[in-house]
Amino acid sequence: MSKTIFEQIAAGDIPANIVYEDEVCIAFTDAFPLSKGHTLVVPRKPVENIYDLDEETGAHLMKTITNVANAIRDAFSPDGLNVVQNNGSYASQSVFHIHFHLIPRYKDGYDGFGYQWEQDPNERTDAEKSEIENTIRTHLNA
Ligand code: DGP
Repeated sequence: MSKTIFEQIAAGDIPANIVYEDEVCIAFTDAFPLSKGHTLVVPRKPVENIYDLDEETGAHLMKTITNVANAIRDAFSPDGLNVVQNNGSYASQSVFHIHFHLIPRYKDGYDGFGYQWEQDPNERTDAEKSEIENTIRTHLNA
Protein backbone atom coordinates (compact mmCIF):
# COMPACT_ATOMS: atom_id res chain seq x y z
CA MET A 1 0.00 0.00 0.00
CA SER A 2 1.30 3.49 -0.77
CA LYS A 3 2.59 5.61 2.11
CA THR A 4 0.44 8.41 3.48
CA ILE A 5 1.77 11.96 3.25
CA PHE A 6 2.40 11.94 7.01
CA GLU A 7 4.36 8.68 6.84
CA GLN A 8 6.50 10.30 4.15
CA ILE A 9 7.03 13.39 6.36
CA ALA A 10 7.97 11.16 9.32
CA ALA A 11 10.45 9.29 7.12
CA GLY A 12 12.02 12.57 5.97
CA ASP A 13 10.98 11.97 2.34
CA ILE A 14 8.85 15.14 2.26
CA PRO A 15 9.80 18.39 3.99
CA ALA A 16 7.82 19.76 6.91
CA ASN A 17 8.32 22.39 9.58
CA ILE A 18 9.03 20.04 12.45
CA VAL A 19 8.72 21.42 15.98
CA TYR A 20 9.24 18.12 17.86
CA GLU A 21 10.20 14.55 17.08
CA ASP A 22 11.16 11.36 18.87
CA GLU A 23 11.18 7.64 18.06
CA VAL A 24 7.38 7.31 18.24
CA CYS A 25 5.92 10.56 16.94
CA ILE A 26 6.46 13.83 15.18
CA ALA A 27 4.89 17.31 15.46
CA PHE A 28 4.91 19.82 12.61
CA THR A 29 2.94 22.89 11.61
CA ASP A 30 -0.09 22.38 9.37
CA ALA A 31 0.48 23.32 5.72
CA PHE A 32 -2.97 24.98 5.66
CA PRO A 33 -3.14 26.51 9.16
CA LEU A 34 -6.42 27.75 10.61
CA SER A 35 -4.51 30.11 12.92
CA LYS A 36 -0.99 31.05 13.94
CA GLY A 37 0.74 28.00 15.46
CA HIS A 38 -1.71 25.34 14.17
CA THR A 39 0.31 22.15 14.70
CA LEU A 40 -0.24 18.45 14.01
CA VAL A 41 0.94 15.62 16.27
CA VAL A 42 1.30 12.35 14.35
CA PRO A 43 2.64 8.85 15.11
CA ARG A 44 5.49 7.73 12.88
CA LYS A 45 3.81 4.40 12.17
CA PRO A 46 0.82 4.31 9.83
CA VAL A 47 -2.26 4.11 12.07
CA GLU A 48 -5.36 5.14 10.14
CA ASN A 49 -7.65 6.37 12.88
CA ILE A 50 -8.61 6.29 16.58
CA TYR A 51 -10.10 2.80 16.25
CA ASP A 52 -6.72 1.33 15.29
CA LEU A 53 -4.60 3.22 17.83
CA ASP A 54 -2.81 1.04 20.40
CA GLU A 55 -2.70 2.08 24.05
CA GLU A 56 1.05 2.65 24.23
CA THR A 57 1.23 4.86 21.14
CA GLY A 58 -1.90 6.72 22.28
CA ALA A 59 -0.35 7.44 25.69
CA HIS A 60 2.84 8.66 24.06
CA LEU A 61 0.87 10.89 21.68
CA MET A 62 -1.08 12.42 24.57
CA LYS A 63 2.16 13.23 26.40
CA THR A 64 3.46 14.97 23.27
CA ILE A 65 0.16 16.78 22.67
CA THR A 66 0.33 18.18 26.21
CA ASN A 67 3.95 19.26 25.76
CA VAL A 68 3.34 20.95 22.38
CA ALA A 69 0.10 22.60 23.59
CA ASN A 70 2.00 24.18 26.47
CA ALA A 71 4.73 25.34 24.07
CA ILE A 72 2.12 26.99 21.82
CA ARG A 73 0.49 28.65 24.82
CA ASP A 74 3.82 29.95 26.11
CA ALA A 75 4.89 31.09 22.63
CA PHE A 76 1.77 32.91 21.42
CA SER A 77 -0.53 33.39 24.43
CA PRO A 78 -3.68 32.34 22.55
CA ASP A 79 -7.07 32.96 24.15
CA GLY A 80 -7.85 29.25 23.83
CA LEU A 81 -6.72 26.07 22.09
CA ASN A 82 -8.73 23.23 20.56
CA VAL A 83 -7.39 19.69 20.20
CA VAL A 84 -9.23 18.09 17.28
CA GLN A 85 -8.92 14.62 15.80
CA ASN A 86 -11.08 13.59 12.84
CA ASN A 87 -12.06 10.00 12.01
CA GLY A 88 -13.55 9.17 8.61
CA SER A 89 -14.29 11.46 5.69
CA TYR A 90 -17.77 12.25 7.06
CA ALA A 91 -15.99 13.68 10.12
CA SER A 92 -13.63 15.73 7.86
CA GLN A 93 -10.66 13.38 7.90
CA SER A 94 -8.70 13.99 4.70
CA VAL A 95 -5.35 12.37 5.55
CA PHE A 96 -5.89 8.74 6.58
CA HIS A 97 -3.02 8.61 9.04
CA ILE A 98 -4.16 9.56 12.53
CA HIS A 99 -3.24 13.09 13.59
CA PHE A 100 -4.21 15.48 16.34
CA HIS A 101 -4.73 19.13 15.44
CA LEU A 102 -3.60 21.67 18.05
CA ILE A 103 -5.40 24.83 17.01
CA PRO A 104 -4.71 27.97 19.00
CA ARG A 105 -7.64 30.41 19.11
CA TYR A 106 -7.32 34.18 19.07
CA LYS A 107 -9.99 36.75 19.93
CA ASP A 108 -8.17 39.47 18.03
CA GLY A 109 -5.94 37.52 15.62
CA TYR A 110 -7.10 35.44 12.65
CA ASP A 111 -9.22 32.46 13.72
CA GLY A 112 -10.45 30.21 10.89
CA PHE A 113 -11.80 27.43 13.07
CA GLY A 114 -15.58 27.96 12.68
CA TYR A 115 -16.68 25.32 15.17
CA GLN A 116 -20.37 24.45 15.29
CA TRP A 117 -21.65 22.84 18.48
CA GLU A 118 -25.41 22.32 18.69
CA GLN A 119 -27.26 20.10 21.08
CA ASP A 120 -29.11 17.15 19.51
CA PRO A 121 -32.75 18.31 19.32
CA ASN A 122 -34.02 14.73 19.77
CA GLU A 123 -35.43 14.51 23.29
CA ARG A 124 -34.69 11.15 24.96
CA THR A 125 -36.38 9.59 27.95
CA ASP A 126 -34.28 8.44 30.91
CA ALA A 127 -34.87 4.84 29.78
CA GLU A 128 -33.55 5.63 26.31
CA LYS A 129 -30.49 7.38 27.79
CA SER A 130 -29.85 4.35 30.01
CA GLU A 131 -30.10 2.05 27.03
CA ILE A 132 -27.56 4.15 25.12
CA GLU A 133 -25.16 4.07 28.07
CA ASN A 134 -25.59 0.32 28.55
CA THR A 135 -25.02 -0.33 24.87
CA ILE A 136 -21.71 1.56 24.94
CA ARG A 137 -20.71 -0.25 28.15
CA THR A 138 -21.37 -3.69 26.66
CA HIS A 139 -19.12 -2.86 23.69
CA LEU A 140 -16.13 -1.80 25.78
CA ASN A 141 -13.03 -3.97 25.91
CA ALA A 142 -12.16 -5.11 29.42
P1 DGP B 1 -7.80 16.30 8.47
O1 DGP B 1 -8.84 17.03 7.67
O2 DGP B 1 -8.14 16.18 9.96
O3 DGP B 1 -7.44 14.97 7.84
O4 DGP B 1 -6.50 17.25 8.41
C1 DGP B 1 -5.43 17.09 7.54
C2 DGP B 1 -4.55 18.29 7.72
O5 DGP B 1 -3.29 18.00 7.15
C3 DGP B 1 -5.06 19.56 7.02
O6 DGP B 1 -5.29 20.56 8.02
C4 DGP B 1 -3.94 19.97 6.09
C5 DGP B 1 -2.76 19.17 6.57
N1 DGP B 1 -1.85 18.73 5.52
C6 DGP B 1 -2.19 18.04 4.40
N2 DGP B 1 -1.09 17.77 3.66
C7 DGP B 1 -0.04 18.29 4.36
C8 DGP B 1 1.36 18.32 4.12
O7 DGP B 1 1.89 17.82 3.12
N3 DGP B 1 2.13 18.95 5.05
C9 DGP B 1 1.59 19.51 6.18
N4 DGP B 1 2.43 20.12 7.03
N5 DGP B 1 0.28 19.50 6.44
C10 DGP B 1 -0.53 18.89 5.54
